[in-house]
Amino acid sequence: MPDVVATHVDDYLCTAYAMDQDKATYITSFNPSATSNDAHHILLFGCTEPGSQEKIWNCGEMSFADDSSAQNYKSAPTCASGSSIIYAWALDAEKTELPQDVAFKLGGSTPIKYLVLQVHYANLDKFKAGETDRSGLILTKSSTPTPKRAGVFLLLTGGYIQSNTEEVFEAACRIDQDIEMHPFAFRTHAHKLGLVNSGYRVRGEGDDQEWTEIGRRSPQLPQMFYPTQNDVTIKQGDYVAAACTMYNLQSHIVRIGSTGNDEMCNFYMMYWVDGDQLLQNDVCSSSGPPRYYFGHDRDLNVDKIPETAFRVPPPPNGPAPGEPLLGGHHHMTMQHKANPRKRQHRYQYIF
Ligand code: IYT
Ligand code: CU
Ligand code: CU
Repeated sequence: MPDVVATHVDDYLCTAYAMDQDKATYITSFNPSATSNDAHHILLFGCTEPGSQEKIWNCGEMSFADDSSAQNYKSAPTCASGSSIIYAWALDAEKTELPQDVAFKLGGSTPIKYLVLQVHYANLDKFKAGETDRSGLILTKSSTPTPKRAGVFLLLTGGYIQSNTEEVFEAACRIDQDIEMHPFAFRTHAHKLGLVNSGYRVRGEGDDQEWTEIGRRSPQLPQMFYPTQNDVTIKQGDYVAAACTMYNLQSHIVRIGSTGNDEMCNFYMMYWVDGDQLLQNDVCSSSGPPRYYFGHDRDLNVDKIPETAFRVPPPPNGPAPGEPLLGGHHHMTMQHKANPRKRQHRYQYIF
Protein backbone atom coordinates (compact mmCIF):
# COMPACT_ATOMS: atom_id res chain seq x y z
CA MET A 1 0.00 0.00 0.00
CA PRO A 2 1.35 3.42 -0.86
CA ASP A 3 1.25 4.88 2.68
CA VAL A 4 -2.48 4.71 3.30
CA VAL A 5 -4.44 5.92 6.30
CA ALA A 6 -7.53 3.93 7.22
CA THR A 7 -10.22 5.84 9.07
CA HIS A 8 -12.59 3.05 10.13
CA VAL A 9 -12.15 -0.38 11.60
CA ASP A 10 -13.03 -2.78 8.78
CA ASP A 11 -12.00 -0.38 6.02
CA TYR A 12 -11.15 -2.14 2.77
CA LEU A 13 -8.59 -0.15 0.80
CA CYS A 14 -7.42 -0.89 -2.74
CA THR A 15 -4.54 0.17 -4.94
CA ALA A 16 -3.90 -0.79 -8.57
CA TYR A 17 -0.72 -1.81 -10.33
CA ALA A 18 -0.62 -1.74 -14.13
CA MET A 19 0.90 -4.80 -15.80
CA ASP A 20 3.19 -4.68 -18.81
CA GLN A 21 0.83 -4.87 -21.81
CA ASP A 22 3.57 -5.67 -24.30
CA LYS A 23 4.80 -8.88 -22.78
CA ALA A 24 3.45 -11.34 -20.25
CA THR A 25 4.63 -11.57 -16.65
CA TYR A 26 4.82 -14.89 -14.83
CA ILE A 27 4.24 -14.98 -11.06
CA THR A 28 5.51 -17.95 -9.08
CA SER A 29 5.35 -16.86 -5.43
CA PHE A 30 3.68 -14.43 -3.01
CA ASN A 31 5.59 -13.11 -0.03
CA PRO A 32 3.47 -11.19 2.45
CA SER A 33 4.84 -7.98 3.90
CA ALA A 34 2.16 -7.52 6.54
CA THR A 35 1.20 -8.45 10.05
CA SER A 36 -2.18 -9.31 11.50
CA ASN A 37 -1.71 -6.39 13.92
CA ASP A 38 -2.61 -4.07 11.07
CA ALA A 39 -4.24 -6.14 8.35
CA HIS A 40 -7.08 -8.56 8.91
CA HIS A 41 -6.73 -9.95 5.41
CA ILE A 42 -5.22 -9.16 2.02
CA LEU A 43 -6.62 -10.21 -1.35
CA LEU A 44 -4.83 -9.84 -4.66
CA PHE A 45 -7.12 -9.49 -7.69
CA GLY A 46 -6.46 -9.59 -11.38
CA CYS A 47 -8.58 -6.98 -13.18
CA THR A 48 -9.10 -6.07 -16.82
CA GLU A 49 -10.01 -2.58 -15.58
CA PRO A 50 -9.42 -1.44 -12.01
CA GLY A 51 -12.39 -0.22 -9.99
CA SER A 52 -11.00 3.31 -9.84
CA GLN A 53 -8.37 5.57 -11.40
CA GLU A 54 -7.43 6.87 -7.96
CA LYS A 55 -4.17 5.79 -6.39
CA ILE A 56 -6.05 4.50 -3.34
CA TRP A 57 -9.76 3.84 -3.05
CA ASN A 58 -12.25 2.36 -0.67
CA CYS A 59 -13.25 -1.05 -2.01
CA GLY A 60 -14.70 -4.28 -0.69
CA GLU A 61 -18.08 -5.74 -0.07
CA MET A 62 -19.17 -3.59 2.82
CA SER A 63 -17.97 -0.22 1.63
CA PHE A 64 -21.10 0.61 -0.36
CA ALA A 65 -23.27 0.17 2.70
CA ASP A 66 -21.27 2.68 4.75
CA ASP A 67 -21.83 6.39 4.75
CA SER A 68 -19.02 7.74 2.65
CA SER A 69 -18.87 11.15 4.34
CA ALA A 70 -16.18 10.34 6.87
CA GLN A 71 -13.95 8.41 4.46
CA ASN A 72 -10.52 9.49 3.26
CA TYR A 73 -10.93 7.79 -0.08
CA LYS A 74 -13.70 7.48 -2.65
CA SER A 75 -15.70 4.26 -2.80
CA ALA A 76 -15.51 2.04 -5.87
CA PRO A 77 -15.54 -1.68 -6.62
CA THR A 78 -12.29 -3.62 -6.65
CA CYS A 79 -12.38 -4.19 -10.41
CA ALA A 80 -14.53 -2.36 -12.96
CA SER A 81 -14.35 -5.44 -15.20
CA GLY A 82 -12.74 -8.84 -15.51
CA SER A 83 -12.05 -9.68 -11.88
CA SER A 84 -10.45 -12.81 -10.49
CA ILE A 85 -8.78 -13.59 -7.18
CA ILE A 86 -5.23 -14.79 -7.45
CA TYR A 87 -4.00 -14.74 -3.87
CA ALA A 88 -5.39 -14.44 -0.36
CA TRP A 89 -3.55 -13.81 2.91
CA ALA A 90 -4.65 -13.73 6.53
CA LEU A 91 -3.46 -14.64 10.01
CA ASP A 92 0.27 -14.06 9.54
CA ALA A 93 0.53 -16.79 6.90
CA GLU A 94 4.00 -17.40 5.52
CA LYS A 95 5.27 -17.07 1.97
CA THR A 96 3.32 -19.10 -0.60
CA GLU A 97 5.01 -20.73 -3.55
CA LEU A 98 3.06 -22.20 -6.41
CA PRO A 99 3.89 -25.83 -7.22
CA GLN A 100 7.02 -26.51 -9.28
CA ASP A 101 6.79 -25.21 -12.88
CA VAL A 102 3.44 -23.47 -12.22
CA ALA A 103 2.92 -19.72 -12.70
CA PHE A 104 0.12 -17.21 -13.11
CA LYS A 105 0.40 -15.45 -16.45
CA LEU A 106 -0.52 -11.77 -16.25
CA GLY A 107 -0.35 -8.76 -18.56
CA GLY A 108 0.58 -9.17 -22.22
CA SER A 109 -2.38 -10.54 -24.16
CA THR A 110 -4.09 -11.97 -21.04
CA PRO A 111 -7.27 -10.35 -19.64
CA ILE A 112 -5.35 -9.34 -16.49
CA LYS A 113 -4.18 -5.82 -17.25
CA TYR A 114 -3.95 -4.72 -13.61
CA LEU A 115 -3.22 -6.23 -10.25
CA VAL A 116 -5.32 -4.76 -7.47
CA LEU A 117 -4.25 -5.15 -3.86
CA GLN A 118 -7.07 -5.09 -1.31
CA VAL A 119 -6.25 -4.73 2.38
CA HIS A 120 -8.84 -5.13 5.13
CA TYR A 121 -7.77 -3.03 8.12
CA ALA A 122 -8.66 -4.65 11.41
CA ASN A 123 -7.77 -1.78 13.72
CA LEU A 124 -6.64 1.83 13.61
CA ASP A 125 -3.84 1.68 16.19
CA LYS A 126 -0.99 2.71 13.92
CA PHE A 127 -3.05 5.44 12.26
CA LYS A 128 -3.95 6.93 15.63
CA ALA A 129 -0.20 6.97 16.38
CA GLY A 130 0.29 9.10 13.25
CA GLU A 131 1.73 6.35 11.06
CA THR A 132 0.75 5.25 7.56
CA ASP A 133 0.50 1.68 6.32
CA ARG A 134 2.52 -0.09 3.65
CA SER A 135 1.17 -3.63 4.01
CA GLY A 136 1.39 -5.62 0.82
CA LEU A 137 2.79 -8.57 -1.07
CA ILE A 138 6.16 -9.09 -2.70
CA LEU A 139 5.73 -11.16 -5.84
CA THR A 140 8.35 -13.30 -7.54
CA LYS A 141 8.05 -12.52 -11.22
CA SER A 142 9.75 -13.56 -14.42
CA SER A 143 9.34 -13.01 -18.13
CA THR A 144 10.21 -16.64 -18.84
CA PRO A 145 7.15 -18.88 -19.29
CA THR A 146 6.86 -21.90 -17.02
CA PRO A 147 5.52 -25.18 -18.49
CA LYS A 148 2.34 -25.02 -16.37
CA ARG A 149 -0.25 -22.31 -16.01
CA ALA A 150 -2.25 -21.46 -12.85
CA GLY A 151 -5.91 -20.49 -12.94
CA VAL A 152 -8.81 -20.03 -10.54
CA PHE A 153 -12.27 -21.51 -10.99
CA LEU A 154 -15.08 -19.97 -8.92
CA LEU A 155 -18.36 -21.61 -7.95
CA LEU A 156 -21.03 -19.37 -6.45
CA THR A 157 -24.75 -19.19 -5.88
CA GLY A 158 -27.56 -16.72 -5.52
CA GLY A 159 -30.64 -17.45 -3.41
CA TYR A 160 -31.71 -16.89 0.16
CA ILE A 161 -32.21 -18.56 3.53
CA GLN A 162 -35.38 -18.17 5.59
CA SER A 163 -35.21 -17.34 9.29
CA ASN A 164 -34.53 -20.18 11.75
CA THR A 165 -33.67 -22.74 9.11
CA GLU A 166 -30.72 -24.64 7.79
CA GLU A 167 -30.15 -24.31 4.09
CA VAL A 168 -27.72 -25.71 1.55
CA PHE A 169 -26.58 -23.46 -1.27
CA GLU A 170 -25.50 -25.56 -4.24
CA ALA A 171 -23.90 -25.00 -7.63
CA ALA A 172 -22.62 -27.46 -10.23
CA CYS A 173 -21.33 -27.16 -13.79
CA ARG A 174 -20.17 -29.56 -16.45
CA ILE A 175 -16.70 -28.97 -17.82
CA ASP A 176 -17.30 -28.77 -21.57
CA GLN A 177 -13.83 -27.72 -22.61
CA ASP A 178 -11.16 -30.22 -23.66
CA ILE A 179 -8.89 -29.69 -20.66
CA GLU A 180 -7.09 -31.47 -17.84
CA MET A 181 -7.15 -29.45 -14.62
CA HIS A 182 -5.15 -30.27 -11.51
CA PRO A 183 -6.62 -28.52 -8.46
CA PHE A 184 -3.93 -27.73 -5.88
CA ALA A 185 -5.54 -25.19 -3.55
CA PHE A 186 -9.01 -24.06 -2.54
CA ARG A 187 -10.65 -21.17 -0.74
CA THR A 188 -14.05 -20.95 0.92
CA HIS A 189 -15.96 -17.72 1.40
CA ALA A 190 -19.22 -16.93 3.18
CA HIS A 191 -20.26 -14.30 5.70
CA LYS A 192 -21.72 -14.81 9.18
CA LEU A 193 -24.05 -17.76 8.58
CA GLY A 194 -21.73 -20.15 6.75
CA LEU A 195 -20.93 -23.40 8.55
CA VAL A 196 -19.07 -25.34 5.87
CA ASN A 197 -18.32 -25.03 2.15
CA SER A 198 -17.16 -27.99 0.13
CA GLY A 199 -16.17 -28.66 -3.47
CA TYR A 200 -16.32 -31.87 -5.52
CA ARG A 201 -15.40 -33.43 -8.78
CA VAL A 202 -18.37 -35.43 -10.01
CA ARG A 203 -17.49 -38.19 -12.46
CA GLY A 204 -19.56 -40.91 -14.08
CA GLU A 205 -23.27 -41.52 -14.37
CA GLY A 206 -26.10 -42.99 -12.35
CA ASP A 207 -25.08 -45.63 -9.85
CA ASP A 208 -21.48 -45.40 -10.97
CA GLN A 209 -21.22 -41.73 -10.24
CA GLU A 210 -18.44 -40.68 -7.87
CA TRP A 211 -18.19 -37.48 -5.86
CA THR A 212 -14.58 -36.76 -4.92
CA GLU A 213 -13.83 -34.00 -2.44
CA ILE A 214 -11.58 -31.20 -3.69
CA GLY A 215 -11.72 -29.26 -0.44
CA ARG A 216 -13.91 -28.62 2.58
CA ARG A 217 -13.53 -25.89 5.17
CA SER A 218 -15.47 -23.72 7.54
CA PRO A 219 -15.71 -20.18 6.13
CA GLN A 220 -15.59 -18.91 9.71
CA LEU A 221 -11.84 -19.68 9.72
CA PRO A 222 -9.32 -17.50 7.86
CA GLN A 223 -10.31 -17.47 4.20
CA MET A 224 -7.02 -18.12 2.46
CA PHE A 225 -6.17 -20.65 -0.23
CA TYR A 226 -5.30 -23.97 1.38
CA PRO A 227 -3.63 -26.95 -0.30
CA THR A 228 -5.94 -29.74 -1.47
CA GLN A 229 -5.53 -33.02 0.41
CA ASN A 230 -6.02 -35.48 -2.42
CA ASP A 231 -4.90 -35.50 -6.04
CA VAL A 232 -7.98 -35.04 -8.21
CA THR A 233 -7.82 -34.46 -11.95
CA ILE A 234 -10.74 -32.78 -13.70
CA LYS A 235 -11.41 -33.53 -17.35
CA GLN A 236 -13.98 -32.73 -20.01
CA GLY A 237 -17.31 -34.29 -19.09
CA ASP A 238 -16.73 -34.12 -15.34
CA TYR A 239 -18.86 -31.87 -13.17
CA VAL A 240 -17.49 -29.55 -10.55
CA ALA A 241 -19.90 -28.99 -7.67
CA ALA A 242 -19.91 -26.93 -4.49
CA ALA A 243 -22.20 -26.84 -1.47
CA CYS A 244 -22.41 -24.27 1.32
CA THR A 245 -24.32 -25.17 4.47
CA MET A 246 -25.71 -22.23 6.39
CA TYR A 247 -27.80 -21.78 9.46
CA ASN A 248 -29.89 -18.66 9.99
CA LEU A 249 -30.78 -18.06 13.63
CA GLN A 250 -32.03 -14.58 12.88
CA SER A 251 -35.68 -13.64 12.70
CA HIS A 252 -35.39 -12.39 9.13
CA ILE A 253 -34.56 -13.82 5.74
CA VAL A 254 -30.94 -13.42 4.54
CA ARG A 255 -30.18 -13.15 0.82
CA ILE A 256 -27.03 -13.56 -1.19
CA GLY A 257 -25.70 -10.05 -1.68
CA SER A 258 -22.71 -7.82 -1.34
CA THR A 259 -22.89 -6.39 2.17
CA GLY A 260 -21.76 -7.92 5.42
CA ASN A 261 -25.38 -8.51 6.44
CA ASP A 262 -26.04 -10.44 3.23
CA GLU A 263 -24.54 -13.84 2.58
CA MET A 264 -22.28 -15.37 -0.03
CA CYS A 265 -21.59 -18.93 -1.05
CA ASN A 266 -18.24 -19.17 -2.83
CA PHE A 267 -15.85 -22.03 -3.48
CA TYR A 268 -12.60 -21.12 -5.25
CA MET A 269 -10.48 -23.83 -6.82
CA MET A 270 -6.92 -22.99 -7.83
CA TYR A 271 -5.61 -25.38 -10.47
CA TRP A 272 -2.83 -25.84 -12.97
CA VAL A 273 -2.79 -27.10 -16.53
CA ASP A 274 0.05 -28.20 -18.77
CA GLY A 275 0.68 -25.45 -21.30
CA ASP A 276 -1.22 -22.23 -21.68
CA GLN A 277 -4.87 -23.15 -22.12
CA LEU A 278 -6.87 -22.29 -19.02
CA LEU A 279 -10.60 -22.82 -18.58
CA GLN A 280 -12.42 -20.20 -20.66
CA ASN A 281 -15.54 -20.25 -18.53
CA ASP A 282 -14.07 -19.78 -15.10
CA VAL A 283 -17.23 -19.05 -13.10
CA CYS A 284 -19.97 -21.55 -12.30
CA SER A 285 -23.08 -20.02 -10.81
CA SER A 286 -26.51 -21.23 -9.81
CA SER A 287 -29.61 -19.41 -8.63
CA GLY A 288 -29.29 -21.18 -5.27
CA PRO A 289 -32.07 -21.98 -2.83
CA PRO A 290 -34.96 -22.35 -3.16
CA ARG A 291 -34.78 -22.35 -6.97
CA TYR A 292 -31.79 -24.62 -7.46
CA TYR A 293 -30.56 -27.73 -5.71
CA PHE A 294 -28.32 -30.51 -7.07
CA GLY A 295 -31.45 -32.66 -7.22
CA HIS A 296 -32.81 -30.50 -10.05
CA ASP A 297 -29.99 -31.67 -12.30
CA ARG A 298 -30.71 -35.10 -13.80
CA ASP A 299 -27.00 -35.73 -14.27
CA LEU A 300 -26.23 -35.45 -10.56
CA ASN A 301 -26.89 -38.44 -8.35
CA VAL A 302 -27.47 -36.87 -4.94
CA ASP A 303 -27.27 -40.28 -3.24
CA LYS A 304 -23.57 -40.25 -4.03
CA ILE A 305 -22.78 -37.02 -2.21
CA PRO A 306 -20.48 -37.93 0.67
CA GLU A 307 -22.19 -37.74 4.06
CA THR A 308 -19.41 -35.42 5.21
CA ALA A 309 -20.35 -32.75 2.66
CA PHE A 310 -22.58 -30.87 5.07
CA ARG A 311 -20.44 -31.46 8.17
CA VAL A 312 -17.93 -29.07 9.60
CA PRO A 313 -14.53 -30.76 9.25
CA PRO A 314 -12.11 -31.24 12.17
CA PRO A 315 -9.13 -28.85 12.51
CA PRO A 316 -7.34 -27.45 10.55
CA ASN A 317 -10.35 -26.90 8.28
CA GLY A 318 -12.92 -26.61 11.04
CA PRO A 319 -12.96 -25.05 14.48
CA ALA A 320 -11.28 -26.85 17.38
CA PRO A 321 -13.61 -29.03 19.46
CA GLY A 322 -15.66 -26.95 21.86
CA GLU A 323 -14.95 -23.74 20.02
CA PRO A 324 -18.05 -21.81 19.01
CA LEU A 325 -18.81 -21.94 15.35
CA LEU A 326 -20.65 -18.71 14.78
CA GLY A 327 -19.97 -15.81 17.13
CA GLY A 328 -20.97 -17.53 20.34
CA HIS A 329 -23.94 -19.60 19.18
CA HIS A 330 -23.50 -23.20 20.19
CA HIS A 331 -25.53 -25.14 17.72
CA MET A 332 -22.91 -27.43 16.24
CA THR A 333 -25.00 -30.43 17.18
CA MET A 334 -27.78 -29.23 14.89
CA GLN A 335 -25.53 -30.21 12.02
CA HIS A 336 -26.08 -33.84 12.73
CA LYS A 337 -29.76 -33.53 13.45
CA ALA A 338 -30.45 -31.40 10.42
CA ASN A 339 -28.58 -33.41 7.80
CA PRO A 340 -30.97 -36.36 7.57
CA ARG A 341 -33.84 -33.90 7.21
CA LYS A 342 -32.01 -32.12 4.44
CA ARG A 343 -31.31 -35.33 2.63
CA GLN A 344 -34.93 -36.37 2.80
CA HIS A 345 -35.79 -33.01 1.38
CA ARG A 346 -33.50 -33.86 -1.54
CA TYR A 347 -35.37 -37.02 -2.43
CA GLN A 348 -38.27 -34.91 -3.62
CA TYR A 349 -36.18 -33.96 -6.59
CA ILE A 350 -35.12 -37.41 -7.74
CA PHE A 351 -36.90 -38.58 -10.84
C1 IYT B 1 -22.09 -12.40 -4.92
C2 IYT B 1 -20.81 -13.13 -4.62
O1 IYT B 1 -20.83 -14.31 -4.29
N1 IYT B 1 -19.65 -12.42 -4.69
C3 IYT B 1 -18.38 -13.05 -4.38
C4 IYT B 1 -17.83 -13.75 -5.57
C5 IYT B 1 -17.23 -12.91 -6.61
C6 IYT B 1 -15.87 -12.91 -6.75
C7 IYT B 1 -15.30 -12.22 -7.76
C8 IYT B 1 -18.01 -12.18 -7.49
C9 IYT B 1 -17.43 -11.50 -8.50
C10 IYT B 1 -16.06 -11.49 -8.66
O2 IYT B 1 -15.50 -10.82 -9.66
I1 IYT B 1 -13.27 -12.28 -7.93
I2 IYT B 1 -18.62 -10.44 -9.84
C11 IYT B 1 -17.43 -12.11 -3.71
O3 IYT B 1 -17.56 -10.90 -3.83
N2 IYT B 1 -16.47 -12.69 -2.97
C12 IYT B 1 -15.52 -11.99 -2.14
C13 IYT B 1 -14.77 -11.00 -2.90
O4 IYT B 1 -14.76 -9.72 -2.49
C14 IYT B 1 -14.04 -11.40 -4.08
C15 IYT B 1 -14.53 -12.96 -1.56
O5 IYT B 1 -13.83 -12.62 -0.63
O6 IYT B 1 -14.48 -14.12 -2.02
CU1 CU C 1 -10.60 -9.36 6.63
CU1 CU D 1 -18.55 -11.97 0.50
